[in-house]
Amino acid sequence: MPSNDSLARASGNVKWWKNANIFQIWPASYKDSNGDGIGDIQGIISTLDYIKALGVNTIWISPMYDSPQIDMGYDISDYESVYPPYGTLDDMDQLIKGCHDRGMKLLLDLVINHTSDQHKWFQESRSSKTNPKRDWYIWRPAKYDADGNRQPPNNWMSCFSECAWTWDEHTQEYYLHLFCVEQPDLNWTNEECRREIYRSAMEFWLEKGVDGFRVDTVNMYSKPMDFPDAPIVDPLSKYQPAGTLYCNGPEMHKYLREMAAILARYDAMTVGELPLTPNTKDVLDYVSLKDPQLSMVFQFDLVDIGRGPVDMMKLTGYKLSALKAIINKWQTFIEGNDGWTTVFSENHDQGRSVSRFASDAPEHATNSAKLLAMLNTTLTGTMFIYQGQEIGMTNVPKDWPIEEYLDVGSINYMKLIKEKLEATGASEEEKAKAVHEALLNINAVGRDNARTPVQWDSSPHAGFTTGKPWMRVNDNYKKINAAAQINDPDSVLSFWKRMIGLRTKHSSLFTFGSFHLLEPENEQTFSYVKKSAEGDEKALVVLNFTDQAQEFKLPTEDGANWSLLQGTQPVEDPTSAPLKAYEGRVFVNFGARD
Ligand code: TEU
Ligand code: CA
Repeated sequence: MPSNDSLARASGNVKWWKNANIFQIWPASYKDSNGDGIGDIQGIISTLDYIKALGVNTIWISPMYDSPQIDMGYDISDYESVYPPYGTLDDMDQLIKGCHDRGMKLLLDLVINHTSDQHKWFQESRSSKTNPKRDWYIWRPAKYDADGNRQPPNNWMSCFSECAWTWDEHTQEYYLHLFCVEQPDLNWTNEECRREIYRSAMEFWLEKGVDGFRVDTVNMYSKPMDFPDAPIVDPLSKYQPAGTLYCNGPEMHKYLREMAAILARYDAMTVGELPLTPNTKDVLDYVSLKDPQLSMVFQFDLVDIGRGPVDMMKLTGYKLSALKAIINKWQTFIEGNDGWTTVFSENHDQGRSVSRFASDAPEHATNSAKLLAMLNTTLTGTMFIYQGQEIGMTNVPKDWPIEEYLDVGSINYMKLIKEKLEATGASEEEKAKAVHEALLNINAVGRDNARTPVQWDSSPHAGFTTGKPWMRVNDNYKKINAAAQINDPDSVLSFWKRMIGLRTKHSSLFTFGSFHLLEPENEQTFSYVKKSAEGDEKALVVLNFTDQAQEFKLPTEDGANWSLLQGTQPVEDPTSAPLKAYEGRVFVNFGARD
């Protein structure tokens, strides 16, 4: 049965964002144009041809709005102006035009669950209980325990390992912040507040010509307004993770329909961040075209794999079969309906994929990066690639001291670990061991890994800046950098270009095809077949996820006549040679078309 997409494509009527391949930029660490050590918009503009040459057609830029930068711009103090070190509104106009002139679209980051505490709305809200904007944020009176001590309204822990409520001396109430203390949550039940969010954060930029938004924490706007306690899952901690209570609240769909009506006027796309939403049915409710809300979402099962359910920084390990099951689930959940899916394995909140899912050992890093490039570019959905991923950047070295980690998430996590050790009266030796383990966890999955400056070349500071970089450059920049790769046909960068080219050329297979997992229990090799909706094109992808050679035999049962489309490493006879360590191959069978 032809899917909706194949019919839509036949009539030339497919939504533009389904064909988008999207490059994410995190401004602070991307490219510095003026030597102050901080990336900026002119730096981005200077590399638009580099991005275009990758073969992507859309750019998403993480927050570049004015902000005190407590959470690297996810704490916005003014939606309608630019953080001065990054540039000006004129620079943004230039960037929008620079993208459009090259046939690329531009997405901004829409962060509207919370603002900065420096935003004028919050400044007014906190000024008095009777201020007209008091109700634009979430204020609650204190509770008192049996001893008469003041306590927050409930036991929720913020996403950054602290109490989710902060006491305001001036007006003698608590305000809610699901993230930093400096990121108060907006009160979405207030209609006037919602209207002003839409105008200031969305329409202001849509009018300037941006093509859509990546939407931060999109399922957290609607909270249970009676604020029940979260179940105690970590008895050592005073506060408890409460995501299952504040994600996907009662009014979520109503708010998103309001936003969708505005976005539709501009044919703008959205990709919403959807943590803690494991059921396909719930995800479909957000992305079905029948009831327009979001174009697509980021579902987090893949990047959360191997992390503790309570302590997300803790490494628990995982099997390849579990990774396959996750990919299979989110590849196939759009079958037989009008939903859409995304493909991503990195962003600014995650460790580098080479280090997490394959191997960053010097002898394997290049092959691993190509292996993962092959995975990403052959999967169905809108594909995202994060700055530095295209050259195979890796996690920071394990021996960096904690002082090099600048992310509030890493810093607060270490603080919490130390507090818990104090509370349990651990010995000095136990403490040292636990702190060391925490550092290794931060090194593996901490957000700092994705935030080191982009490695442009082998000059000092990796060519990111002529000044002093705001964050330490990864020590391996002399080996891993864009300049060394750009003219090398065997580089990771050239491989990504080739694969994105193939993805674009054979979009009916790779972007739109159906996904069929082979050998789900195989713990060494990840194999799958992609089929075009018309059924006349097929691809077979085989990926060796180990550092050992693996036997390989082309499947023959279905009579397909496979020929190699692309491999990650040179091989004599790709149809029978064992797969080398971290090697991948894509075969195709163009059936009736040949
Ligand atoms: O992140 C939200 C967030 O913390 C989760 O979605 C998390 O990434 C997920 O559960 C995967 O493990 C967003 C931004 O991406 C982040 O940089 C900000 O700090 C945060 O919102 C607050 O705006
Ligand atoms: Ca700069």
